[in-house]
Amino acid sequence: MAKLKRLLITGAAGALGTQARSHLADLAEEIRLSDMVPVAGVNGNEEFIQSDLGDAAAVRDLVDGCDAVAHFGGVSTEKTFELIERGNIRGVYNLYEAARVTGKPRIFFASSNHTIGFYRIDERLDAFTPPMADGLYGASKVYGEQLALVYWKKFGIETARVRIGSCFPKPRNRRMLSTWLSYRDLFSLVERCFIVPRLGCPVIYGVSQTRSGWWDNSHVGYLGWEPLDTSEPWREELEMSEPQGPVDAPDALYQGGGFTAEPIHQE
Ligand code: NAI
Ligand code: 15L
Repeated sequence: MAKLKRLLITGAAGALGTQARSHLADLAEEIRLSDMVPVAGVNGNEEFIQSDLGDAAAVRDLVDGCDAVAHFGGVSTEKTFELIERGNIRGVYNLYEAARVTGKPRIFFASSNHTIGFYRIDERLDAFTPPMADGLYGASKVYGEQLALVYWKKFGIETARVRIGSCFPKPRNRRMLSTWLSYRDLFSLVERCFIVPRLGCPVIYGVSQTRSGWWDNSHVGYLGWEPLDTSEPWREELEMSEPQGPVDAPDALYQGGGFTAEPIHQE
């Protein structure tokens, strides 16, 4: 497999960015890391540039010279509009403008299941189901997905718009039995998205194998991505340790779970 020349990993100090560093180390000759806060150490083929996604000039310099971007940077939970605007609205605009005026790198955009969080748990979704965000954070990811599509249609910039479920070392609660994505499955997806000859701009659900089957990825068979892990080994433990909540609890109603009950944060 031919290596990428230079891969930019944004959000490199965060949970998934940190994992990306070890899982994707061999994917590119050079790895450029960025975050608004420092990362822990810099390894052999890595460089680190500290910058804020809200700073257009800084983002342009970051993207310049990269043939691929794994975009994990930005606000990752429900927060104030000001923070979300900087990281996920202006930040994503800055990323795509930088991509347009530099080498049009291929982008892996870490979107979220909170773009569709207000669908009920008995509904089955695919890539063409309209978004139904469950808060400001989810709405900002819908914006990012749409901006990616604009830059694909107008400028041919390819993006994997990946609605990540719950990517943690293991599922943390009953809901995650339906949403869990293992690190191994996430990074095999990132790899597939960067190595397939033609990516386009698909919406992909980032989830390992799951019995509940909320999300249908059948339209992206051409990626050759096969999730290998499943949340099932944790089912018994989670169902025993976590009592079934009330029938009108957010987790019992909506795919986005507790995010659907979050307030509009003012500080
Ligand atoms: P995280 O919160 O641990 O990492 C995000 C990183 O982005 C942080 O290091 C933070 O400093 C940086 N960041 C935030 N605002 C920034 C700004 N304005 N400029 C520069 N850097 C900024 O989140 P995590 O879990 O690593 O998630 C990575 C991405 O994946 C996020 O975009 C998140 O929305 C998405 N995602 C993650 C899921 C998960 O289960 N971990 C599920 C769905 C989506
Ligand atoms: C997300 O979008 C968040 O970034 C992550 O922290 C989890 O809360 C995840 O969704 C989830 O829905 O479990």
